[in-house]
Amino acid sequence: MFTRRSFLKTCALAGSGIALPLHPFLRTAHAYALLSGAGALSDPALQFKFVESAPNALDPAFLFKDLNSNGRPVQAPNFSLRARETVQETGLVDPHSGRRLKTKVWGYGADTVSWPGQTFQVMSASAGGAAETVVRWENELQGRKHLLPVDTSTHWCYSLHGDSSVNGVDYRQFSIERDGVPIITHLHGGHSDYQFDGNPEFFYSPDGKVKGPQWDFAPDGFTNTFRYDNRVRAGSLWYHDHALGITRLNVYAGLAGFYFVRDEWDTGLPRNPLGLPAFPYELAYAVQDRMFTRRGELFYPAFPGDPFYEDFIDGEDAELPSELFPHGGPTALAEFFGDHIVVNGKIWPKADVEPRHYRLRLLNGSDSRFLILRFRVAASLAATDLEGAGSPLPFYVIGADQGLASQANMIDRLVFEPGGRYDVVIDFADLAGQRIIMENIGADAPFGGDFGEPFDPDDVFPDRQTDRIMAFDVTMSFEQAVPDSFDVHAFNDSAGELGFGTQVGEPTATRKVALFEGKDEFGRLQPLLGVVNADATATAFTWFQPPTETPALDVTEMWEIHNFTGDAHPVHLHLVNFEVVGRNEIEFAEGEPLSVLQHNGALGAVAAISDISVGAAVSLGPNEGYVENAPKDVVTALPGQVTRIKASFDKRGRYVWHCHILSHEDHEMMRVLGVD
Ligand SMILES: [Cu+2]
Repeated sequence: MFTRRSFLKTCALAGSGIALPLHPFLRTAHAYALLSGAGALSDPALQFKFVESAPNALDPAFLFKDLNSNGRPVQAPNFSLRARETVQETGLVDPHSGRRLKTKVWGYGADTVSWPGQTFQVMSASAGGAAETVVRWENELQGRKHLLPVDTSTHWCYSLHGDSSVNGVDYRQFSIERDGVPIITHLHGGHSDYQFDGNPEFFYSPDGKVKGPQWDFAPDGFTNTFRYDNRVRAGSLWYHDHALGITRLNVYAGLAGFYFVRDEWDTGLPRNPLGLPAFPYELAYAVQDRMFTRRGELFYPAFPGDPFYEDFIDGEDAELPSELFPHGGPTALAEFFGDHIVVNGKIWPKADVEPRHYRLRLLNGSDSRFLILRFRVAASLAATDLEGAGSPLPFYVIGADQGLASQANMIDRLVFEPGGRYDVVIDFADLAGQRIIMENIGADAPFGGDFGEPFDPDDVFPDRQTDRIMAFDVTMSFEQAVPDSFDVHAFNDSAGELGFGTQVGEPTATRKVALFEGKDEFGRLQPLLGVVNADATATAFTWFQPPTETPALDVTEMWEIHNFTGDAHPVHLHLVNFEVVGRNEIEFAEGEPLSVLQHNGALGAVAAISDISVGAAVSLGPNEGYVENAPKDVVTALPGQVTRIKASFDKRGRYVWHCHILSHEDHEMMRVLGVD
């Protein structure tokens, strides 16, 4: 199968001397952007860069508060929050009139809601915090429409029935028009009991009138009051919607925010024992990509003529029957890459900073986009692109998803997978008066593992704007009253003494799982999960099929994730954090298509995989831009490799594991993780 992916891979390997053809995505996207008419898209090149500031998600004004917090980590956290529609300014302007545009979004919040939602900052029980955070999540999305086009042909909340609906309810009787939008909040990185975990089959509609099938099996039945375990180490968690089959849309609409755990070492306060920069020198940013219409509305492709439709529908020879897709849509598309970069809800923002160390808590909250981060000094304080920018600055990565690293990693580029978080320290001390641009050298395309030369995205996308994320202007004077106390040697000493990094024991079982690329019943790309069998073949499953990943309680397992697809997938396990152990190349044979049973009884297909063998070890470390010496809950599984992780499964119940490309998990790249 000579797909767009293999085409891209060929390009990536073609070498820098060859003129590359224009990327098909961009051709479509720009043709569309230049069209006039009701659906015309915002042209990212016409939007301001580095003018507005984005809220710092760790600003005390941006923290959820209970009565005793005062902007400090909350000791006995108890919150009542809602998901609701609102209107926000993203920094978009009408390029002709200069008028600021407003964008309808969905947000989480208490009295007012926002995209991203405000930040939880809680104290670990080890440092005197309460054992649990209690959050009531009210669904107030009772509008008669989703903000974005919903493909009702896929395995989603209101298509469950028969074998796919374990409580016997036919959810096809429900609709967004009548019953509102189903949501379920997942605390990503949380060590939650399963009924509070945000499993997609625990969705609920406004007022809880429609409840996902798994609530019938929860210990105390349905509740919208969730309890989150704070007997964990300091880390960068985040919360986002996880409703079955529409996660990509609910998150795109704005349902995401940070949840930071602090402890006795990483207190978040000035004079913390690790010498880490604290607010206002600690900044938290969620990086996402979006498309907008010229009027400023969120745009998500789903119809003929939309960006990517040609690539993923016509280009894959998919055939969408007109009964289900009256005008060729709305259809789910295999991936999404936005042409506008948004940081904490603002397009291409800037932050004014002092010449000192800053700590950046970064989240890649994009649907499909792998970011490859670099920091470079711009040609001038007014520069809005990287022309004439300096060479990449070194920076430290001191932690990742669920905690601090075993030692700081000094690197100058960072592979940043969707769903992942990194904890970065960067020194602006010698850069007074300059603008530093956070650059992205990842492409607007599925990630195959190559980046930078010879696959220089700027060659392929001469005018793309997604090569820059935000700017730091070192224009503030040094606040003498607050010493700059970060010292990497001291941090490394503490990290060694205190045992930062991963803390997973020796595995007593090995599980071989697999990533596939198949096709659904309409011929659309359908990424799948499955297992590697003892006879060196592999079997793919859709999400409703009986669970195969069922570790025993308190067992530590090695997972060998075999990637038989052409792209990298960021693999996420709920409940646990894991240690990335290593990677090897794999070889395998692809045979004739095998049937894959879909949720509705129809048959999709996936190439038979056989003769799987493991080859040479692959070393991916800080030198290659990978930071994995910290507790992770998302791992980049590269194509043609087996990626090994180990984790301990210490709570019973029905969790999930999935690809964190949201368009993939919504289209079956998710399976139950059932601990018993
Ligand atoms: Cu994926």
